[in-house]
Amino acid sequence: STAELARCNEAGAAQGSPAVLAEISTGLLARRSHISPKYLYDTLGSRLFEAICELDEYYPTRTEASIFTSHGEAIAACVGQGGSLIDLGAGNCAKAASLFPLLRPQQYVPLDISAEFLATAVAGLQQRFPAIAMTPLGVDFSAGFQLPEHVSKSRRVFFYPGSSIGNFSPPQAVGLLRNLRDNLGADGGLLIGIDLVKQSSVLDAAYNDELGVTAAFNLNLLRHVNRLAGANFDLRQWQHCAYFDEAASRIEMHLQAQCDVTLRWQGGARQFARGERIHTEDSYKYTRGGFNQLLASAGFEAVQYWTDPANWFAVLYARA
Ligand code: AVI
Repeated sequence: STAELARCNEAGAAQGSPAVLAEISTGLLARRSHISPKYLYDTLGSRLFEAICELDEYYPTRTEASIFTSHGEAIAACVGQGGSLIDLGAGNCAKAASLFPLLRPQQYVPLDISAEFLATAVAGLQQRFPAIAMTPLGVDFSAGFQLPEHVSKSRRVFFYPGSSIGNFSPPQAVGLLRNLRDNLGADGGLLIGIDLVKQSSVLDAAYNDELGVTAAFNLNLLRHVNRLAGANFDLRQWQHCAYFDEAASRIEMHLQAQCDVTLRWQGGARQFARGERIHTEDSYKYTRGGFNQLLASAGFEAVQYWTDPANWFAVLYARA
């Protein structure tokens, strides 16, 4: 189950479920080896991602925050107040918490694959906002999800900030958006942040920071897979590699073997030649028109749009 998957994502978990093992194994054995980016987020990975958001080079977090600061009232006027705020990939919940004064939700439902990290964040938040009913859910919502019965069916606002939608391929993104649209209920909507296409030097720097935090974030995935699949990755043999592919309009993140490697894991093995890569993440960058098309094919209409002066990032509110 997704809850089981979330538990397996935590630092203490010795092993993944059979489904997790099968997924990791299939990816490693593929002609172009890959591991799902969801395995970037064990507890340490979630903390490393928090650190990435503080980096000078990583502009999305602060640019999105500046859009909420500059356009907060217009956004609140458009989204409305009350109802339930359903936070997809909530992490430390800081982004949603900064909107509580504007959106005044009655219920807050944060979802995240990193269940333990989420539970700690919500415990602190509930003390700061005792009037808001909070129900954290440790789930991999990309695999489809059902909200608990007590989440009111009217005025559901799905909140999906940070351009996390960019970590799905466009067809997967449409599937996820359709799923959200089907769960909107009456008078609901989707408040979403997307990263926009820009100069590739800015994009490349954001995923190759000087401090090496993004490299640590990427490499930490191997530690996590060692635990989940009983693999024998030696992190010193692998190097972070990230670049913007203009034709595909996405950052690709890989781990590259620095020498010949014999990798073993529970029930499998594979040789990697020096220079061979494991693909660990894509981060799609959109144009306004391109993302509108995605929303339209998922059944969303009436899109409101706010951006920063340099047009680096956008916040959208879409209704069915
Ligand atoms: C979570 N997600 C939107 C981040 C991104 O920019 O694609 C994950 C990340 N990967 C490397 N740096 C940040």
